[in-house]
Amino acid sequence: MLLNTYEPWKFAFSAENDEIIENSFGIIGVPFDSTTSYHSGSRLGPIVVREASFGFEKFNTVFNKDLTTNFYDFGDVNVVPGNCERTCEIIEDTINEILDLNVRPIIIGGEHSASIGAIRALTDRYPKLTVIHLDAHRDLAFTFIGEKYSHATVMRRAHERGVDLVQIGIRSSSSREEEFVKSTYNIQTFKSGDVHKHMDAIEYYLTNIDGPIYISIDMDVVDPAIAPNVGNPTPGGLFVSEIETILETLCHKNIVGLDVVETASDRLGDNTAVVAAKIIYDFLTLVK
Ligand SMILES: [Mn+2]
Repeated sequence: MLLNTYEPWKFAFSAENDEIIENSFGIIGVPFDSTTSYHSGSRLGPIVVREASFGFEKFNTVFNKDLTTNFYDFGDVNVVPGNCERTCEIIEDTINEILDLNVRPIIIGGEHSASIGAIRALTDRYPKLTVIHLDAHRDLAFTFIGEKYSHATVMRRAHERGVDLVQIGIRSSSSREEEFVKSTYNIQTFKSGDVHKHMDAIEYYLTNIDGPIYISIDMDVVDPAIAPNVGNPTPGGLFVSEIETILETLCHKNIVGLDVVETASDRLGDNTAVVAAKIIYDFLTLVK
């Protein structure tokens, strides 16, 4: 059993895990940041995001709705510092355990590489999976500094699993990544400027997606004026209200999992951790 290895806090409003109800949600933390290339510290994300979650009320005023979704906090996975591939295998095993309980996973990162563990487990069960990827970056490099498993390659590994990819908030990529996107048919891009100017078109696109959806949110999709403590802060990002609109649209769909990654806050009460906690809190309020 890989769960409950380390549990400094449980996310606010989570249920006791002694009796697991099916069709609920299960949170795991991934305190891993070994492939970070710029601002390190996302290993602390699971702790600070959980702590920040206690700042919210059960009634969500933005959506005029109580948080009534049943969910558990299973603690953190046993990561292997310095070994991304092994850590991703452990995440995959843990996500499979959660899925076997008929519980849908929510990952608190940790660096973005964690997502591939969840996506591997989910594509085994849902061959036609769509990944909605909110990020400043495409994360589509084939290798990064010679490494296949990295925060910068995670969506390339996901694409190799046959997922349809919808990238939202993009404002930084390499020419190689752009060429790769052009050479494929199943990667849709909405740059951060599209979010600011054409949200109605994005809502329309998301509403018309068929089948199971996994949502992966790199906290650097948010503007660094609002959420600066991330691995690779990038100016010109999304506002919190835009994330709310995207979540509200997606939560009418068949959502099979969520991750919120790259929170690299180094102190309690930090605004990046508060925004990450709010995204999970909003998702849990909205999801069906
Ligand atoms: Mn990113």
